[in-house]
Amino acid sequence: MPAIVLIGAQWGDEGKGKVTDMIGGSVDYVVRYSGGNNAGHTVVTPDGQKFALHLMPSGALWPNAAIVIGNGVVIDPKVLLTEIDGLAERGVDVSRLMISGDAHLIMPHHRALDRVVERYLGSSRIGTTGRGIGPAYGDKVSRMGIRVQDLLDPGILRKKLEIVLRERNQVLFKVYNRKEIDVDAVVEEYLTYAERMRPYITDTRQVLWRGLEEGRTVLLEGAQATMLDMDHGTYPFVTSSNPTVGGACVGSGIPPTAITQVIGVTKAYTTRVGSGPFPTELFDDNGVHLRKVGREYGTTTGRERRTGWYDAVVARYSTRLNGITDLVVTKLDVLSGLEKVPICVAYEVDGKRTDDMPMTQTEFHHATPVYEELPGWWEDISKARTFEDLPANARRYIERIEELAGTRVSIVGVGPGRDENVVRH
Ligand code: 2SA
Ligand code: GDP
Ligand code: MG
Repeated sequence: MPAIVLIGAQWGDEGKGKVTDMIGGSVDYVVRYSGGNNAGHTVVTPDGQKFALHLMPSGALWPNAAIVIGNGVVIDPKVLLTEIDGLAERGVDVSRLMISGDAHLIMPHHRALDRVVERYLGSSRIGTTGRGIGPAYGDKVSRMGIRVQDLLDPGILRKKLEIVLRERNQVLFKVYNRKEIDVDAVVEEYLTYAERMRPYITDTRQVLWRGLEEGRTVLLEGAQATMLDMDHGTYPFVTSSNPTVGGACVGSGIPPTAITQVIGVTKAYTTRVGSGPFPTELFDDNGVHLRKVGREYGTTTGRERRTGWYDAVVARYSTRLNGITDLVVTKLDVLSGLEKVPICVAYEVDGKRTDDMPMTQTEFHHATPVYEELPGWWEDISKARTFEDLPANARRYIERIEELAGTRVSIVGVGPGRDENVVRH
């Protein structure tokens, strides 16, 4: 019973959507297990069509796989329905979608709170996507959340909303000087979503267990990434879920013993969007080169992404944390034309060298990278399809990434298209 987990090994936007889409043709289920419409996963199909997916699993563009939104996801129903309609208009069969009744809903008060709390934090803000993700997971943990299944019981929906909105309106919104939210209006709005979502709602864990028992293949598609994980990332500059491999089990109901492969997706350099420490960040022309050539702008918000060199300390941390069996290195093509390509192999923290992630965030904030400089290459590598097609220096770069991470690099991305890859294993 093979379950494959695909995770981001850095701070997100590694190209998970593209890799999920690459594999999507050979699996039976593609499952989102964490995050919500903060995610932006870009897929470019062989006919040149570009899709930006936010809640729908990236495997949706293949006709064969069932697509599942698991219990660990937070769903903004309006966004989901808009995405469903948009895909249907472009000829995608959305009838294969299944949504867990246990997934939590993003409500209007979550979106409002996300924005006011960021404003309140000022220069200490997280730099969230403003989609209500943190407050929705916050309500889930404090047992005030509203779930997809509550849409099927209008009495319960109203009761739960009354409880949570009484507290929000009378306490938090007063503190933040924000207009109250009216229960009736929200119930009315969400019941219209309920009608449209009803056909998709099911006990997805039962579906997945049955599939695994029948020998079918399940791909668990990560959103965000290891360094944005609430427990293992750069807290508090993280998202409010667990994008790492453990989150795949929790957020789908699949047992860890079903997992046979963990694919870690990493860029050949690093990007981050939002606040927080980023040791290899570049503020010079090289950083601009990576942003311009790599088109590093948020898929959901359009924000400029911060850019920096490849960080092998982060990659090794991710590999060990997630048990990565295969690394996919994307966007190697973006590095073409640079004279030297540095790799961060260790950090210096308070005058001492460390090969591992420092224990505290304070140390990580002060970490400066120790670089190993590798020679660059000038050739356009976008047509390379085998490892031997790559220039010697590009091969050397990949081999060094492999050595430092302690796991094999199975695929190297040389362009955004589904077929623009060097496949090694
Ligand atoms: P949130 O909204 O509560 O999850 O934000 C918390 C932090 O998590 C980061 N985050 C992301 N980082 C990279 N990519 C993401 N998705 C979009 C994309 C982002 C965009 O694909 O480009 O369009 O801006 C994503 N989602 C959340 C976020 O920046 C905060 O640091
Ligand atoms: P995700 O959130 O991890 O799915 O990544 P995003 O879609 O937010 O950002 C990755 C961007 O890189 C998208 O625009 C992809 O089309 C693009 N991309 C993915 N792989 C490659 C690659 O190998 N080369 C190039 N040039 N672009 C790539
Ligand atoms: Mg993205």
